[in-house]
Amino acid sequence: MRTGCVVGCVAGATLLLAGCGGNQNTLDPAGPPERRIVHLWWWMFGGSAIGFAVIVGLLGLGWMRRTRPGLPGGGGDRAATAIVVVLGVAVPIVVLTILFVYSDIFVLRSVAAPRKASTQLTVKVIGRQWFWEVRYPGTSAATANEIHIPVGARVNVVGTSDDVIHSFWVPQLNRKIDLIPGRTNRVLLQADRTGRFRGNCVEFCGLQHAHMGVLVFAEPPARFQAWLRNEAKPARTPTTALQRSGREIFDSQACSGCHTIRGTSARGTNGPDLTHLETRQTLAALAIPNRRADLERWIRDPQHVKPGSKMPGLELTKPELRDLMAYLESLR
Ligand code: HEC
Ligand SMILES: [Cu+2]
Repeated sequence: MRTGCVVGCVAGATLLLAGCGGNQNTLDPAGPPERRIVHLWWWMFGGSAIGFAVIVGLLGLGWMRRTRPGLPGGGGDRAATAIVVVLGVAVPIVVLTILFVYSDIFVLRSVAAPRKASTQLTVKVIGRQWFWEVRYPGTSAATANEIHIPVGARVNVVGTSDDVIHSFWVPQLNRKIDLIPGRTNRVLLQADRTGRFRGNCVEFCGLQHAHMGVLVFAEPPARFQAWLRNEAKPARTPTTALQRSGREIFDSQACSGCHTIRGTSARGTNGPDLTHLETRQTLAALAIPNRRADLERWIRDPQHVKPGSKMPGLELTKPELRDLMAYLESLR
């Protein structure tokens, strides 16, 4: 029993520490907006730590001298009043004023919704139960859960929701915004180094809220452009017999009623756009990696992988599944 406890505690602490070092660390900024937030955070943390130390110190002093009347350095009631006025009124007024000006003028302005003219790219993000629809206005690109942006660029993310309230937050890049049905909110994404930054839905939105992850890939501009050009194209035409058969199964089964594959007759909108499925690293809002075995597991029984998700398990035969897999894997 006791060893179980110890093991549990150690495991818990390790998990906690791993969480701190993971790539959803708000204190490990990867771009200018988040860096400003982190500076503000450290100033507030440092300031409140000093304030706390002073208060605890004074309490300690009072307790040690509890049997002696008067102030430590002598001085009467007027000195006591002066201490209260300076530490209790003047110092807080000065500190809070500085903090107000600093946070309002220097931090809030730079992390607030960006003016469109100040950004180089707009990305539309629509929260859905339980994935993120991602569009690049001005192109026909549509994808899910994985947002690509050019490194260095100021990106205007325009967010809304199709069902309930979700909240979009990539902790290393900026603050969070709520995604509200019938409204749009905006946030600036700007990364100053290349990398893969994870975020999550941070407004409880139902059963699979915790499995509503999002990835932002900050890439060199040329690589980003190549990605976007490919993403905007219609799907590749099947080249093998298996792939052709898979496409027919996709169209004749319920799949096409829920998913769009651009350039084919599949135009459903309940689920993610699958036109370039194979360019994604993850499936089902980061619930599983996009590997052959996992993709197959997902299609065979989505409710097992992500219970409650809006994709039903369809009773496919073995050959149907094989052909479908061949087709899905050709969607690059
Ligand atoms: C009733 C609507 C519906 C039907 C029918 C349906 N799907 Fe889905 N599908 C969804 C939804 C919704 C999701 C997103 C699930 C999530 O992430 O929570 C999804 C996710 C997926 C994904 C993962 C995509 C990604 O980028 O994460 C694949 C692949 C997929 N479906 C393939 C299929 C195939 C193949 C069929 C037919 C055998 C099918 N779906 C039938 C609604 C449907
Ligand atoms: Cu959500």
